[in-house]
This record gives sequence, structure tokens and C-alpha cells, in this order.
Amino acid sequence: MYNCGMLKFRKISSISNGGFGNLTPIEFPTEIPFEIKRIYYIYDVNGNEKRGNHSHKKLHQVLICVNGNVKVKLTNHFDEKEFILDDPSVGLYVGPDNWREMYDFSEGAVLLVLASNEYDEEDYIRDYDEFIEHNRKKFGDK
Ligand code: T46
Repeated sequence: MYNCGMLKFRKISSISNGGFGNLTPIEFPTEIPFEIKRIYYIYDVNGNEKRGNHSHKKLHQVLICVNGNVKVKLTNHFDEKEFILDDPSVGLYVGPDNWREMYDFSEGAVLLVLASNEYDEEDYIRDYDEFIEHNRKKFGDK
């Protein structure tokens, strides 16, 4: 699918002080395709709440559900797909021109986001018709 996809990170299992645990490191450029300039996380979301409903013009991001699970639907000029994030060692890469919706947050879900740039409201397209028109101009008529 255009400008998005699942990334599988390393999961290092170890026993220390008699206890078992996992550790997932994420390094640029071997594990993610951009340098991280911002990190934020979304949590305490009610199960019936829907977030997102926008696209970005330039921003690259990786979404990782580090606790619980959440669904993410991506729509672009070519395709649409629903992803289930339920594994802290897996990330969803989301590049520009993808409309995103996040929903069905489980109780305690924490969605960690690694972003290629600082927060900039000018980079958002929050109106769906504008998103369609932006993509039509960029990629042509369907
Ligand atoms: C995205 C999805 C996955 C800031 O002030 N700084 C920030 O870095 C961010 C991300 C947001 N904000 C403010 C802007 C709004 O007043 O926090 C408020 C909530 O943001 P928003 O409604 O855009 O949140 P989501 O969960 O719908 O979307 C967020 C990101 O904004 C977006 O880039 O891809 O998570």
C-alpha cells in the first residue's frame, strides 16, 4: 500500500535478576526511515472514541501500540486498509498523504508516535474533501 506499512522491530528477551523481560530498540536509519524530531503518546482514550481524521502533507511517523491494542485505518489516493496494532515490537509507518483514523482503543492502550518533525498545524489536512482534492492534484484523476 502507498507510503505506509508495518515495521517489525527487534525483540530482545533476557533474564536479569531472575526476572524475564523484553526490550525493543529502534535506531535510525536501520530500523526507521527518518530521524526522530518529536515523540508523543496517546492514552486514556475511551473505547468508543475515534481520533485522527486528518492527513499530513510532509510528516513521516511510526505508530507503536506499547500497551493494549488499537485499530488504525489508512486511506490514500490508491487504497485503504485497516491495521491492528497489538504488539510493542511492531510499528506502523505512515507517510504523507494518508488519511488516518484510530479507534477501538482497548482499556489501558498507549499509542506511542515517533515523528519526523516538530508539531506544525500547517502540515495537517483536517478536511476530507480538501484531502481528496490535494491528492487529485498530486496524483491525478482516478
Ligand atoms: C497523528 C495521529 C496519529 C500538540 O500541541 N502537539 C503535538 O505534537 C500533537 C501531536 C498535538 N498537539 C495538540 C493539537 C491538538 O490541540 O494536541 C491536540 C490533539 O491533537 P489531535 O487532535 O491532532 O490528535 P489526534 O490523536 O487526532 O492525532 C495525533 C496527531 O496530531 C497526528 O499527527 O498522525 O495522532
